Order: sequence, then structure tokens, then C-alpha cells
Amino acid sequence: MTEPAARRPERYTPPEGVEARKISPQLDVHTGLPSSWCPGCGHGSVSQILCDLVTELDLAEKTILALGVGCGSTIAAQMEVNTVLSPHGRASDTATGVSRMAPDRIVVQYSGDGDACGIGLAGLMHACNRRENFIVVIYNNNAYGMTGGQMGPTTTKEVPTTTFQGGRDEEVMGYPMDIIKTLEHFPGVVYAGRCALTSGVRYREASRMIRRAFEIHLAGIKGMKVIDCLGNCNVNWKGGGVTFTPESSNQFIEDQIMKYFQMGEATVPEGYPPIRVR
Ligand SMILES: Cc1ncc(C[n+]2csc(CCOP(=O)(O)OP(=O)(O)O)c2C)c(N)n1
Ligand code: SF4
Ligand SMILES: [Mg+2]
Repeated sequence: MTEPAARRPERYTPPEGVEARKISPQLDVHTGLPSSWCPGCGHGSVSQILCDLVTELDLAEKTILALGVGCGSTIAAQMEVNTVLSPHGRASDTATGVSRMAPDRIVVQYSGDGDACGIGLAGLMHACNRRENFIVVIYNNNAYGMTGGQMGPTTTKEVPTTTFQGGRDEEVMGYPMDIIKTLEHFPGVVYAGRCALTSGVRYREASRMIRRAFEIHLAGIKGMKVIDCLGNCNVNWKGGGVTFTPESSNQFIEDQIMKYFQMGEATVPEGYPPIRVR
């Protein structure tokens, strides 16, 4: 690995008039580079959670990210860990290969909902069926964010997308896919659950769940650990005159999107106390 200090830039200075505050003491794994994410996007929250966790558990040398294609792929610029970038929808297959070849490493797939639940669904399901041994964190913003906010398999009825501006037409497009329900019945899935990135309280819940996935993995429990994180795509959710801010998009997740998706842990190995979510 490159020496962390060699790539780290000078401390980030926010543009004039913008107040910025460091929310985490951890800079060992975080590169400190400015991110490409839109203000208020939850991809930044996931990257901070992973940076903190990998630093606290001293896993920088052991963690390998397997990334799909989507807005989340640029997490590679935020985290000073080894990373493999896959074609769109192939992150589960990449994670399979890497985790089999390097069983002493902690392989973490980070994918969007389009990447994991659309084009990559077969790969993810087969990885679960084979009881592969890696962690999957899905950033579920109910849309194909990177390509402009098209409807995807997880998109719920009320979300205005650029392809269904009035929201999902279930008569035409079917129903939003619950990836945790889809995967939890596989015996190869040893930990599964859903969190959200809509507030400070939710951020802590998400941190605990992702940490739990790492703890289970480090305890040597072989199998897939899958976490679906609900987050916004505040710039691309729009249509029919509806637009969002970061705040209103997070509230929208709480009010509308959570109606469709059960929050909290769905599958937990014996002996682990439950993580409570609101
Ligand atoms: C094989 C292939 N098909 C389509 C694309 C175009 N593409 C790039 S990112 C993306 C969608 C990403 O959506 P998601 O995985 O939900 O991530 P998000 O950007 O929303 O976080 C698509 C369709 C591609 N790069 N490769
Ligand atoms: S386009 Fe959407 S998912 Fe991508 S960075 Fe912006 S808000 Fe986040
Ligand atoms: Mg998405």
C-alpha cells in the first residue's frame, strides 16, 4: 500500500461563507480529499462510518473494498485501503474472487441499489447461495443516481425519477424490491439488516450495524453480511414539479420510503444482542 502520509493533501478549507466542521477524529484512513458527492448525499456518511470503523479496529491493512459502478465508487478516493473496482454489477463476483484468494482479508463490497439489486442481483444472490465470506454495504437511494436519477428495482411509488416523473407506476413496472427480504432466506447469509442515513440518530444506528457486520466477520462466522442503507439522491429525485433539498429528502425517506422497507436487523447469529433502531 502507498504510505498514507504521501498522498494526504493539506487540510481542506471550505469555500468562503461555508461553515465546515470535522465530525470525526479519525483521519488515519480518511484521505482528507474533497469528495465528489453532492452536498447532503449519504455516500459521505457511509464513507465516514467505514473510515472510523477501519481505523478503530485497526484494519486498514486488512480491508479490501470491492466496488461496483455508481456514485459510491469514488469512495476509493476517500479511504486509504486497498480497492478493486469492478464493472457495473460485478462487485459481488469481484468480492468472491478476492475473498477466496485472500481469506485473511476483510472484503467489503460497496454498491448502489442499482448495482447490487439490478444488474448485479444474480451475482449477489449466487454469492449468498454459495455462502461466500464478505461484507456487503448497499447504498439504497431508490434510483440510478450517477446516470441522472432513473427508476431502478428498489424505487418506491412516491419517488419522482427522471424516467417516471410522477413516481413508480406499479401497474407497468411492478413493485419495489426489498433486497433484505430477497436475501435473508439464504442459509449463507449470516447477518442481514437495514439502516438509514437520514439523521444523527440514524447515523449511529447505521454505524452500529456496520460495526456488527465486521465483528461477526472477525469472529470467524463464515457467510455473507448484508446491510441495506437507505439514503437520498437529493439532486436527482425530481419530476412533476417536485424537487428536494438534503433535509427534505431525508424526511421523505422517513415518511414515504420506510413505509415499504422493514428497518433493523433481520438475520443475526446466535449470541449477538439486537441493535435497536427507531
Ligand atoms: C454494464 C453497464 N451498464 C450501465 C452502466 C451505466 N451506469 C453507470 S452507474 C449506473 C447506475 C448506478 O446506480 P446505483 O448503483 O444505484 O448507484 P448510485 O449512483 O445511485 O449511488 C449505471 C446504469 C455502466 N457503467 N455499465
Ligand atoms: S447524484 Fe445522488 S447519489 Fe450521486 S452523489 Fe449526488 S445525491 Fe449522491
Ligand atoms: Mg442508487
